[in-house]
Amino acid sequence: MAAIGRGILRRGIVGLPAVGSGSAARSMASWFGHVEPAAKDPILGVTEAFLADPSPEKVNVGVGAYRDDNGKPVVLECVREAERRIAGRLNMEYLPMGGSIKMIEESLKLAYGDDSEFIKDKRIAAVQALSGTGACRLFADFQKRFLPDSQIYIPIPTWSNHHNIWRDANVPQRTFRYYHPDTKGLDFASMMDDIKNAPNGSFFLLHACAHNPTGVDPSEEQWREISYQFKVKKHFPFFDMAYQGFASGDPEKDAKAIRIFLEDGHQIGCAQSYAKNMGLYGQRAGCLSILCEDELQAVAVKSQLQQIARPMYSNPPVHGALVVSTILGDPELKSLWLKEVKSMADRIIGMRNALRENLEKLGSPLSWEHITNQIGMFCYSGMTPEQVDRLTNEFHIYMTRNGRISMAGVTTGNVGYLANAIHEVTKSS
Ligand code: PGU
Repeated sequence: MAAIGRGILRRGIVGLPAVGSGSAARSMASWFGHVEPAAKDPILGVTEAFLADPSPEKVNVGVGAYRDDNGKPVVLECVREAERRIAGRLNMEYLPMGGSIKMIEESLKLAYGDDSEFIKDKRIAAVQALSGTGACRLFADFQKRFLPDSQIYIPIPTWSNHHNIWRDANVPQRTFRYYHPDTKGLDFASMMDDIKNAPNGSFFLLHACAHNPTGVDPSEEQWREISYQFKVKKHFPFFDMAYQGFASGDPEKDAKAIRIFLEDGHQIGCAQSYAKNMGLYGQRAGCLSILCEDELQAVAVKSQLQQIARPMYSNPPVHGALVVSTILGDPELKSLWLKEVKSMADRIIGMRNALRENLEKLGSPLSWEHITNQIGMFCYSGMTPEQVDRLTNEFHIYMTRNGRISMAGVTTGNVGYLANAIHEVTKSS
């Protein structure tokens, strides 16, 4: 509002009471007068606190966003080249409600495989989504609309926003065991028990690869057992694939869990995000797909997904989708992308080794083997919320209070400082 406008509101226009000075004004504001500030987001709130800290030493290993070895955000070269090719050549018309057909086609090849029979048979209902979050939310709304009494089983722990997404879609949540704090690895036996004990036909949220926050994935053999048990129980697997390429450095390998389920004849749902693997964070580029029984069903499901999207945001944004389809649709740009994904994954692996070595050199009495055993963007360090608070208050190191370190924010320049601080707050535990 312009300054003049604000002045009039404060002073009051002749004949009307000034805002805040009369009972009419109070009742006008009263319907939301009781609103309290919302709790800070456990992940994005960390970035806010980091930005507000004036210390030159500060380090942000909170949000899962890739940084180069100077701690700077990265725009991939394949993305820059795609933007050069796009620039000035296209109009800004609305995309269809379901988004860019080309981008969806390329996304499906990435998740289901170039030669997927399901793509050929047009059995997959898919829409462009507002990145991974939007894809999960569309799915949750679809689940609620067409199976209103269903629930969702979510791993403990998981990405904090999963809980918000299914809560806001009014889908009741159940949890299943996933991680063992003692071994800092997978609690496979408990996970299988929870899968077996869930009512037949339950919905399960699975991280396709590079589980957030633990960095712990089932092995191929374990995925096969999980898939088998899902078949027995007729459970529905929904894969959140936000890190395809970040686990192994190869997007094809990272789709293995999904491919195993497909081989076993499951119908699946899948959320894809290009935030991390293409560095398109703020462009909100993603895809939701649901494998259906046949083409007819896929057409119906897609039309319903579009109908859910229409009153929320009408149609998805165009720029990120164009970047994705330009890269994946061009063999030369796609191979450049694959190289760049690999180099991001490799830099993170290098930093895992460096952090562990530094801690061991400092003579830490604790085992830090899990730093190099875990994969993907995160290290689930095992630090307590109180230890994390000390890192923040005494060392200006910002991370989520569950002890998760975003390895993507660790650099040659800050790894020594980080290791030293971690050692200080953990050595007497
Ligand atoms: N699914 C998982 C498992 C994620 O970790 C994330 C991002 C998403 C979906 C959603 O990403 P989109 O940007 O919507 O594609 N998690 C990051 C980024 C920050 C956040 O919480 O959104 C993180 O730091 O956990």
